[in-house]
Amino acid sequence: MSEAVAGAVAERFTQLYGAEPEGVWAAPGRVNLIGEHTDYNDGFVMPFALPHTAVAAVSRREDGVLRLHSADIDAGVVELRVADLAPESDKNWTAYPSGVVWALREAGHEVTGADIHLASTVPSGAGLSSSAALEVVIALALNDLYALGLRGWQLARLCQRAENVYVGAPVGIMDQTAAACCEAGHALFLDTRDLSQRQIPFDLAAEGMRLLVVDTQVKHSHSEGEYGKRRAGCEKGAALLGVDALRDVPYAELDAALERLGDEEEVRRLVRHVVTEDERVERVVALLESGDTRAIGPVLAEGHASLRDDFRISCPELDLVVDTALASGALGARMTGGGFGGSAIVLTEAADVDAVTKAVEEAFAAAGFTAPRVFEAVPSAGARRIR
Ligand code: GAF
Repeated sequence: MSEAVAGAVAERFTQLYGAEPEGVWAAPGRVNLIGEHTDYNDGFVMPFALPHTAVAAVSRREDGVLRLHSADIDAGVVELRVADLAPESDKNWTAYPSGVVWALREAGHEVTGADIHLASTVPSGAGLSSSAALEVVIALALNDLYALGLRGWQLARLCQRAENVYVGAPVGIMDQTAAACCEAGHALFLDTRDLSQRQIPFDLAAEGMRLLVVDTQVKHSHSEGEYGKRRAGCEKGAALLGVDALRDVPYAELDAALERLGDEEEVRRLVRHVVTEDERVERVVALLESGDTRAIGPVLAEGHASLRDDFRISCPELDLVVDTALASGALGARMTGGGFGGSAIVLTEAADVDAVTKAVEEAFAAAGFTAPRVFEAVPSAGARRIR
């Protein structure tokens, strides 16, 4: 994060509000290497942070006023009163930062207002967690300015509450924890039951590999219902099996569990995805820790097949990325994030990056799809103060 970015965001803040900000903070978007739709089943995930960040210049106020401005939205300063913030009262971008103020206050933290200017480079609607980046950057800024003393995982919990209750999207805890807790050069192995974490070194460049993100440009939204339906189906599965969460179904007992679900065909598919996906995360962690990085490729591809066939949240564009990448020599590929559009990741030898990228671009053109946006993802830093 260059000083130039912090300086530009601070300067715009000063123009808008007539005084310099007290500080500038950044929080990243993420890709998830493996562990999809496991976070609301108390399972395992393994995201890493992108270099793309939401940046916020912020100052405290003591008069109960919250002023919000975004460089990315063509609108002026929005002025709200912190005492009036109420769940699901706001359907605009401002629901993310103001939801965090609401969640902090509701948890008993005295936040008496703020002036905020935001600018983000995390692509929105691309499954790269632009919303969590917005939430976490505000939570961290207010945590610092109001000296709340909250740790990264606590900020993540508050941001998830903001998104679940204030915004109204029933998401899990992965994205907020990734934005708050990831470290450069590492993937974050997170147990979403107790938020215990392990930083796993993940330096593909040193091993002659690359991880590409392919944004299909197909927009997705979590509040549109399908995400919530999958979550409800998983909860039904756990209830039918008599466990707190699907995380509690051991992989070795999956067949017996599926048998007990009888003719609940849809629930059986959801359960099979979640239980096998938790096992895939553990396999990827073991492979990375034993230095066998190339061997994670087929596990990523298995994960995609499970999301496509069992969880049923892929789309033709995501499938085309994965099929084309694998056919043109990639080591592994899968959709990443919530699904129904958004992005795929492709693990490839460094020497094959151009050939794989070209193959995907040509396949999209031949299918008549909008050209995808392809970029390399380097595991980057989590949320931090940059000025
Ligand atoms: C979205 C959600 F926000 C996450 O909580 C997670 O469930 C993910 O979809 C799927 O793994 O990003």
